[in-house]
Amino acid sequence: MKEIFANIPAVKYEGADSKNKFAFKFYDADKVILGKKMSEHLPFAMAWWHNLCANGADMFGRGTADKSFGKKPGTMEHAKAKVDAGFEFMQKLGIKYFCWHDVDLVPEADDIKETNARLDEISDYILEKMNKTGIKCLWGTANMFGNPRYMNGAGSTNSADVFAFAAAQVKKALDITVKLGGRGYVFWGGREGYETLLNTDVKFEQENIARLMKMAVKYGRSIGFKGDFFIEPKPKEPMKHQYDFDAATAIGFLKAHGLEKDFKMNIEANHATLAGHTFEHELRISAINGMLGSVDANQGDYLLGWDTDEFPCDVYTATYAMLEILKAGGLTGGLNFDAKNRRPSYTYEDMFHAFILGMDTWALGLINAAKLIEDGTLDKFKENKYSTFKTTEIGKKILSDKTSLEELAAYAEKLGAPELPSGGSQEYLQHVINNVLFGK
Ligand code: XUL
Ligand code: CO
Repeated sequence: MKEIFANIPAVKYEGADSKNKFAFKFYDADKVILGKKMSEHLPFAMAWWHNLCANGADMFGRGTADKSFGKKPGTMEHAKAKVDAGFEFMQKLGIKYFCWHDVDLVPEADDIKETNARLDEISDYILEKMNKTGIKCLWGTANMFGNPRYMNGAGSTNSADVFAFAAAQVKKALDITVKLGGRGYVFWGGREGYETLLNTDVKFEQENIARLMKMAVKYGRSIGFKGDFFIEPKPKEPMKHQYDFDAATAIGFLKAHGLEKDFKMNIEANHATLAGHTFEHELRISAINGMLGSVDANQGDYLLGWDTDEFPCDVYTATYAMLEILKAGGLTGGLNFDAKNRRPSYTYEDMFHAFILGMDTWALGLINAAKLIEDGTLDKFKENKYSTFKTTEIGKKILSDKTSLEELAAYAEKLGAPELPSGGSQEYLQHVINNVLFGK
């Protein structure tokens, strides 16, 4: 088969001294770090929508990138050319996974039966490629935000017929996820929210979203889906208020509706910052609830403040994120580059540079996080910070739930004023981090 990215070689690790712009400087797939290969710590995935579909069009201008791959957009020939391009791209970069929405894979027809037939055809073709290359599906999802029928939401719609359409799309997307052996299935509720309470019954809408999710779990398990369902929290954009605001909100929702055993979080870096959190905060909240599943690896821009979906280059953030992921014992999902090239970076070469940047950034994050764990200062500091609960009689009583407000009040009265151990030392720890990262 004729190569699509014909002038671009397979990208290999050459080390930081290499001047080859199509080489990894830090991502060395087989290098073992903390007992596991880099490629196992970092299950990178390609997002079908950004990489193979999006052409740089924005609200003010047409696309700049040609993603036709030699075929007429809107046809099944084009859908297949995207598969060819995607697998060549992933193979050249050593990417092991991909993620998709139903409508990324095929052009949506007016009739859902026809769309589903197209999905059957394309998934046969994808499966062939997967078997030949060993590349796997990380997760699938249904796009329940693009079509005008979802203007008032999918699970949260005011129309029972639209709800049925959403259910039909989820059913088919689950069928294809299972067919492709996907590790996960994602719900991102872009239209599951509202603009004004004047016209919105929040309780009704949230209960209906839970109904759709429960049906998805029941159906998914009935067809042999063993992976995780994921909620991908995002506070806003496209809606003003989105119900899955952040990890804490989504986890509360799942627990309120008895869905917490089947669901985990898919945390996207740019969504975290839109919610006013750091990426690592969202990872930590998910992890301490046993719900850290997968990651959409991108970054936003603090000066812009919307979902810019940039390829990650911020090594500190990648370091703190990897620290959370390593401490949580890894991901059940992977690291999906839900990121797009900037509009003027429209060439095939730019597509590769974006992934090389992202993969090297996360490799540095992993290398750094491992150094911090091996150094141990952060862990020791935290252990010491809370030590009065382990070393004093009253602390031990509190931790073992063997005391009461009355007893503690009497204790406090006798004490006068508590001694205050330093709980901060933030600047010292930041200095240690710089030292570990940049010292010898
Ligand atoms: C939107 C977003 C989605 C989800 C999948 O901000 O991140 O692409 O990842 O629907
Ligand atoms: Co995403």
